[in-house]
Amino acid sequence: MLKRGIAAAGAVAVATGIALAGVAAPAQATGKNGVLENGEFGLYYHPDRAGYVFDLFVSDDDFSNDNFPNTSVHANDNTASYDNRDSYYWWVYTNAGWGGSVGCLDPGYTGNASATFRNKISSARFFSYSC
Ligand SMILES: [Ca+2]
Ligand SMILES: [Ca+2]
Repeated sequence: MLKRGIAAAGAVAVATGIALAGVAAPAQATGKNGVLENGEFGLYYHPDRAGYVFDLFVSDDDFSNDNFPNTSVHANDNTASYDNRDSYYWWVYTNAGWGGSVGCLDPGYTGNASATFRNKISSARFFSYSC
């Protein structure tokens, strides 16, 4: 699934060609493979980015049909810290379908979930702006 628009992808290609001539472009991140890569938003099972990571490359409106990758541990209502390695803002919600309380994680943000969100996040999506 493509995340960026055509214009953005073109801009990246041009910039890469100028700044990194001769260097292979990095592979696109793969969401939900259990490895947090650049361009992804990671939700961790434990505080301080410890334990399993639920790595999202694109939005997910319902965590109830997800486990932490390569485990039988449910991702829904089960995350305690964040690492936003995306260039986008990630909005997290305590209910599926973008409902309940909403919180915003800036690009590059890392930290622990507050009491409002700890073990309560059920959906997440990305935007180019904060909430
Ligand atoms: Ca990944
Ligand atoms: Ca899901």
